[in-house]
Amino acid sequence: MADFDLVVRNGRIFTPDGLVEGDIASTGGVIAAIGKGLPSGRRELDAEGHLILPGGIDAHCHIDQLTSTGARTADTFRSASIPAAFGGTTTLMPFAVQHRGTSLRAAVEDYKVRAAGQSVVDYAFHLIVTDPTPQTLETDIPALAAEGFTSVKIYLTYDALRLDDRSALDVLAVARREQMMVMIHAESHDLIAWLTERMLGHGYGDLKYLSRSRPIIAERDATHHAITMAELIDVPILIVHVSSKDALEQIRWSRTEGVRTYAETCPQYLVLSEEDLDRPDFEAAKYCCSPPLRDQRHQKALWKGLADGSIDVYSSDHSAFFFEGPDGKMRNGKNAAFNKVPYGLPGLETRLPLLFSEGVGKGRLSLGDFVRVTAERPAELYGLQGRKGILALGADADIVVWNEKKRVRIGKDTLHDELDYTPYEGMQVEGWPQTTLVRGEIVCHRGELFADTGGGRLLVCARPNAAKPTGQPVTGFDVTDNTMKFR
Ligand code: DUC
Ligand code: ZN
Ligand code: ZN
Repeated sequence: MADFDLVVRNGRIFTPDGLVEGDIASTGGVIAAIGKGLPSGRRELDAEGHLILPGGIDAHCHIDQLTSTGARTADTFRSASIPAAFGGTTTLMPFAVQHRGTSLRAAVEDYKVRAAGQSVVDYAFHLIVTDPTPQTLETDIPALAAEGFTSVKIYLTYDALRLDDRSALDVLAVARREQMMVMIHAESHDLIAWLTERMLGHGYGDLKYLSRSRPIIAERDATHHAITMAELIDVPILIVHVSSKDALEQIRWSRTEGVRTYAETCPQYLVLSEEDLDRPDFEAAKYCCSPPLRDQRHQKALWKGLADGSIDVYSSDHSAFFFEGPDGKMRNGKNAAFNKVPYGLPGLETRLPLLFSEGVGKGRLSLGDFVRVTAERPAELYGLQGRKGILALGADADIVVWNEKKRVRIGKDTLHDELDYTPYEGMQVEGWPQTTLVRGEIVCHRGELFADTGGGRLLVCARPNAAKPTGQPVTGFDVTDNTMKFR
């Protein structure tokens, strides 16, 4: 009789104590042993000297989501989770979106149904709050937090999603009380709206002007403002999709002031640039996202931020639209202005290989940096610590065997999604996942899909340690139990 359900042999295993040469075994879906010459498993895989890393956590992606402009993103939980798994991601964290006038609870129940039995990897939902009614704040958010939905996201921009300051502060105060992480999309709405109106009025509607319509100072300004609100309430915040040096500098500064500000960036801000918005024939639409793409100076600053720990999390912000078709990038015609194109880039499968190749492969990041931003920190900041994002005894056996030397030319036809383009077409990378295991089950191996059914589970997230009150509100003002207390 075999000792373990599965043994992966002869790898270089990334553990919290560093790289260990040998085998890793799982039983009952969790890691049961790491060491040399482990006894037999019911199934065995030979990793032939390859790297064995914790499965990636994609902590920011939009899946099967109805956007505020009425377009639905392109994929289902099945068609999204399969490429994610091929790209080495074993946990997806998309959003359950409350649209104004609807209930947050109903949104969560709807997304649960959409995902059930569909996803081949595990998943959890962040809550997007756009309508902080008393029902949302006092009933739905506390109940959902108790059920394991322990992060909320708010927007400071987009007409249909954004919260004004008073509403944002209401959400932050509830998040503090419920010990939740607050993700913030930080771009200054009125500044962008004012500028956009004038740009369009003067004939500057071409897609190549998108970056100028959502300038870096608008991101810097809103990031600073988000920090101010977090400081007032004394709640941790995570600024999503940081695209610029200037926003990152605000985040670094806030930490020196004692504000618990965390940061995320995404592949598009590291390897693509605003020059991609110059592509002809509406190809630029494939590169329209917000915040928009920046230039090499900002890319460099973001790489540095990933290496020095200023950026905690690296996510895809996958928000996929077909290029063609009624819900696609061209839904408003081939002459649509920059503010009429659905924003977002696909990137579930390419996320980790791009960071591995451009980061670890080119010496910008250590292997430890790679694991920290793709697995360890997202687990810590979103209440999955000890279960996900780590190769340690008792953790879920979410294991990825990497072929570090595999060279891949990224192309629409080599990826496993159902889209009609990839923004990374033609890019060469070195290093690609060879085997992806979720809770000890083989999901894909050497280019083949083994998970026919959606065995991915909805995760119950803990209240993140990072969201525990410090007991020392920076402003001296404490709203923990809804009573005011000045020090
Ligand atoms: N920006 C967002 O805020 N969300 C999805 C896609 C995008 O570009
Ligand atoms: Zn956003
Ligand atoms: Zn997003």
